[in-house]
Amino acid sequence: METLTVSTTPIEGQKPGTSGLRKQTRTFMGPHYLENFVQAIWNGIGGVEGKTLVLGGDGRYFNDRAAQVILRMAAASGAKKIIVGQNALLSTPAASNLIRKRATDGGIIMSASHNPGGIDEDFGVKFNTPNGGPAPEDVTNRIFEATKTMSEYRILEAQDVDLAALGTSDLGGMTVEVVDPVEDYAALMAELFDFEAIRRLIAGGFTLRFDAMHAITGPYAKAILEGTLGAPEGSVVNGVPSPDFGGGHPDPNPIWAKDLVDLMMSDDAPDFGAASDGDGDRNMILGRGVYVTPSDSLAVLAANAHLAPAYSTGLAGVARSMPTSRALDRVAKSKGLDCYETPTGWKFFGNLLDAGKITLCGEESAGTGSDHVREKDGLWAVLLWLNVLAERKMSVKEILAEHWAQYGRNFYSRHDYEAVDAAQANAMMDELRGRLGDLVGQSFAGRSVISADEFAYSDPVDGSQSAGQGLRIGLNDGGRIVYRLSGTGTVGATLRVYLEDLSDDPATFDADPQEALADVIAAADQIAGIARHTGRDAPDVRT
Ligand code: G16
Repeated sequence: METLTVSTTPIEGQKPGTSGLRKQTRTFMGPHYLENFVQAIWNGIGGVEGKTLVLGGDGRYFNDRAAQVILRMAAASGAKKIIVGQNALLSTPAASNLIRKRATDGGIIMSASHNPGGIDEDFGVKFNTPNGGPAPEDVTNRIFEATKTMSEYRILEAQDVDLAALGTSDLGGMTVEVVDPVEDYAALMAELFDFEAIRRLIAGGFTLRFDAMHAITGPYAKAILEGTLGAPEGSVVNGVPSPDFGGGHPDPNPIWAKDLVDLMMSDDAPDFGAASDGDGDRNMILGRGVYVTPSDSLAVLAANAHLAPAYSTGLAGVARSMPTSRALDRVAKSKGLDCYETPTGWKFFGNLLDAGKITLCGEESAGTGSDHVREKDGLWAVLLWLNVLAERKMSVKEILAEHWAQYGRNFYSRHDYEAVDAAQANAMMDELRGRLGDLVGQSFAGRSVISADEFAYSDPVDGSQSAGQGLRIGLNDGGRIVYRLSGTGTVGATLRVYLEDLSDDPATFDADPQEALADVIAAADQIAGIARHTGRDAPDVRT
């Protein structure tokens, strides 16, 4: 086997976004594109010589080919060992768990998460650090800097490694260990939750449906929900991962998981419904006749987590990303817990979790997790809900109603304007940024502005600073609007507008959020001139 040193030149735009580098698949398949970025990761982390890494992905188109390239490049640069999921598959939380459990030097996750897969869709690569979490900004900045000066990469000339067979093999002096992707993760879940209680709940006639959306959680959900916990076969649907996710959009929200939502709103609804995304870190929770917003789910879990064995002694603290609704803050206040507000991106929770300042955290973008790994975890959230339901002996709807009665309701919705012209989106943000100082005291759609700023974060653990994390407008009576440009899209710009309003009046609790938020929505357009700048008169997605 020969090691080749291939001459290359820097490729523009290899800047990791909210979560790794995400681009269209054909871009990743272009000459030197993947190789340049992988070499930049090696250079950015000080080389891989003698190191052990985890490797796996969500099984999307190009996952298998990319894995072989990454293995050959790791071997060429002297890595000691790569632990890889069978067939190069690992859910993102399972990868995080393996990195931690095997005390490796980090890992590479191949995924574009909830973005569709296929040759004409998206692919992605991200590096996770030894704590199991997505690389923080100082590391991704070093990787990006390395892409700008790339002149050569090293790759072994070798046959493909057989990733279908479990066990170890040698690749140019590097050990490749192929592991069952599900086993270690399933063992971790059994440690965290009262599986006996969940098993009894299900044996007692409690029904559920889990929609794996043709993505990576299929094998995990089948093994745990049907295999271990006794849910009848067929409770997990769309459970076989496919490279194009069955032609769908593996994003667990009411738009893309419409079949599940329709079922849960019908007369035939099971007691509980859930879905996860392409790489298994997001979740959507539903009860019979009710959809639980991610922000509410986070708050309910924070209020009830002590019912699961792993959290029975209470939570150290909690955190949410800034645009996530402040329902969590109300729970934290009542329980006397510290509540942190971080920028969008799971990587910002890492330091707080490592330092033991928080146990539980989450985001409006369907992500919830805890200190058990350093990624958000879709199936974990489902199991925590099931554990809570088993203990509370109430329906999801009843739990939600009781939660609102105790804490009040934070009406919440996110409006996405997708594939907007990037120049128009930036012009809108720039204009609004320039006017922030004048907005306080003005009224829009009957609501007055009481605060206006651009969110910047100072990490309480290492003091690192992150500026420009979203424009925030506070309205009277607890209303709030946040404007951000997504860092995960691959075409043009995606404008996200996060809308929130508070109510402590039980008579309003059953209102439709879009109606309850009507004046905040109108104010959001008036304040930023969304229609004027983008030419769009309605969002593409409302979550
Ligand atoms: C990633 C990040 C999340 C973030 C989400 C959306 O999730 O890990 O923290 O909330 O993207 O980010 P943006 O608003 O910038 O598009 P995932 O599931 O895509 O890895």
